[in-house]
Amino acid sequence: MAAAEAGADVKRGLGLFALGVYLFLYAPIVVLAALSFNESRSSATWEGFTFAWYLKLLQNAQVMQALRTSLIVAFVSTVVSTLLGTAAALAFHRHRFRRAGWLEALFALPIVVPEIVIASSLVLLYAALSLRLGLVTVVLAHVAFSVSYVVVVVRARLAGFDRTLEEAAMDLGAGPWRTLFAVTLPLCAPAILAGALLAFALSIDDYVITSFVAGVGSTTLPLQIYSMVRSGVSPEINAVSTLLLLATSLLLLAAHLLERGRPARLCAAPAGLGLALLAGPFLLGGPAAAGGERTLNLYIWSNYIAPETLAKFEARHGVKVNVDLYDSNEALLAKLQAGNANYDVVCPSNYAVAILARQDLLLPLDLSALPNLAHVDPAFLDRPHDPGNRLSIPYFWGTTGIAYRKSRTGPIDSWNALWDPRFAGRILMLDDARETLGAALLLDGRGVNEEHPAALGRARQRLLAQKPLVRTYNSADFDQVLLAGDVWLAQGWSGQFAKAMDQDPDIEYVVPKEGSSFFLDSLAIPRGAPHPQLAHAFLDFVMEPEIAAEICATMRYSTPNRSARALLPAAIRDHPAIFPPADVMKRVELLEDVGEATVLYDRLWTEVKSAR
Ligand code: N2P
Repeated sequence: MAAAEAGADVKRGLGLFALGVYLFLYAPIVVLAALSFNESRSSATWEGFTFAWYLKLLQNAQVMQALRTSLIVAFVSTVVSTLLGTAAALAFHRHRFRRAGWLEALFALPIVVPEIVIASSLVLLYAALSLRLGLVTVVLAHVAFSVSYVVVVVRARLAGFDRTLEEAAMDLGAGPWRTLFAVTLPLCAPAILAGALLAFALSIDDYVITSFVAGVGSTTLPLQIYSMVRSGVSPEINAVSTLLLLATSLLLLAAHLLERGRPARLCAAPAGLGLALLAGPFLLGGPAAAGGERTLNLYIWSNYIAPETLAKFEARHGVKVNVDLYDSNEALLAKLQAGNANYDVVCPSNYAVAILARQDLLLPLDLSALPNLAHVDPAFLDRPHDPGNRLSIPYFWGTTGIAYRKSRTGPIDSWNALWDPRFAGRILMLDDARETLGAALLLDGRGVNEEHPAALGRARQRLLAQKPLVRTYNSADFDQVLLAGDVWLAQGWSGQFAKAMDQDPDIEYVVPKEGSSFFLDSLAIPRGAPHPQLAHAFLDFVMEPEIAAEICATMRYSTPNRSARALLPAAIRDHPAIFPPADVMKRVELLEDVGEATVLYDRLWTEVKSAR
C-alpha cells in the first residue's frame, strides 16, 4: 500500500518536473507571441487584442525586403544542398570505398563545429578568394552547413533500405539509371523531402554565420530582426518573430512526419501552411527593388542621416541608397579589414581614418569632384589624421558628455557622478573602448589619448569597480534609454542628447569639468567600392549648404560646414550642446589614433565587459 502511494508520489513529482521543464522552454515564446497581439506598444501593460502589428509588418519595406532575401537564400541553398546531400548519402550507402567511414564522419562535422568557427573560417576563405560578400556568399555558406543535415537524414533512411528491391529491378532488366529513378529515389523520397525541409528551416533561421558572410543588400530576416531589436523591442518584432516561429515549426513538423513514414497527404498540410506563411507576405508586399538599378551602399553610424535626406539624393540621381548601420569605429574597422565589404561610402572617426589610411584601405579622393568642400570650415580641414583631405571629408563633429535627469540627480558636473553608488543601476555607459576608458583616464587626471599601459591598467580597474553600478552599455540608442526613464545618467554623444533635451525639459547635458573627448567623423570611400563615382557625388551632396543644414537640423550633431551653419535656425546654431561655447571647447580633446596601444584598449575593454 505504502509502496503504491510512494509510486504515485514519484509520478506526480516527475509530472511536475516535466511541466517545469516545458514552462522553462516555452514560456518566453508564449509571452512573445501574446505580446505581438497587444494593442499597447509597451510590454508592461495589456491594452487589448489587435492584428495591427501584423498589418504594419506588411507595410514595412525593410522587413519585406529581408524576408524576400531570406526566401531566395533558403530556396536556392535548399535545392543545392538537397541534391548534393542526397548524392553523397547514396554514394556512402552504395559503395564501400577506402576511408568511407572517415569521409562520412567529415560530413557530420559542420553539425558539431561551433557556428562561430564555421563563420570566421568562411570569411577568411572568401577573402582569400576575393569573393565579395553578398547574396552569393550567403547562399554558399548556407549550402555548406545544411548539406550535412541532408546527408544525415537521407543516410538514416537508406540504412533500413531493402537492397533486394533494387536487385529485383535490375534482374528484371532495368539499367542503373532506371533503377535509381524508378526504385531508389521514390523509396527515399520522404527522407529527401525531410532533409530538404530541415535545410530550408535552418537557412531561414540562421543568424551567426549569415551575419559574418552577408554584405550589402543581403540582409536576411534574422539580421533585420536583430538590427531592429537594437533600437528597442517593438510589437512589430514580436509579430515577425511569431510568424517565423510558426512557419519553421510547421516545416519541422512536416519533416518529422515524413521521416516517420507518415502518408504524404498528412505531411503536406503543415509543409504547405509553413511555406504559405512565409510566401504570403512575400507576394503581398510591394515589388522588389529592380535588380539592375544603380545603388549607393552606405555604411554609417546610426542616428547620423535621416531617410528624407537620402530620398533627396535618390531622387536627384535616380539611384537607390542601401544603408547599413554601426555603432562603433571598431565594428567599421572589422568590416573593412575583412576585405570585401562592398561599401561605397563609410563614416570613420578621425582616428579610424588614420588607421584605415595606414592599412591603405581608403580610396584617394578626386577633389575636383568635390566643389562643395569650399563650404567646410577650414578649421576642420587638413588635420593630422588626413593631411590635405586626400582620403576623407569632415561630416559631423560633437562632444562626449553626460546627460542626466535633473529631477532625479540634481546638478551634475563631474565624471564622478557615473561612479556614485547613489545612482546604482541608473547609469548607462557607452559601449565603446575609447570613450569608457577615456572617461576613467580623465578621472585619473590623464588624457583621452593615453598610451601608457600602467595608466590604462588603472583605467580598467576603475571601470571594473564601476561595473556593478552600470545598468547597460549602449552606444546606439542611449538617448532613448534615458528618455524612457530606465536610467538617470548616461554617457553619450552630444547630438542625440541635444535631441533628447528638446523632447524632455528634465534632461540636461554637460561636458564634465575634468574634460572630455570630442570626435570628428568623416566620410570616405573604401578601396574596391563598387560605385566610386556615385560615392563622390554623395560626398559632394552632403556638403551642399542646404543639405548639410538639413542633416544637422535632423540629427543635431554639429556640422563642420560654415555655410550650412549660417542657414540653421538660432535654436540650433546657439544650442550649447550642439555648438558648445569656447570655455567648453577648451576642455575637450580630440580622440586621436593611439597606434600600438589600440590593441591594448580593445583588450582592456573586452576584459571589463566580460568580467562578472
Ligand atoms: C551617432 C554616434 C556618434 C558618433 N549614433 C560618434 N563618433
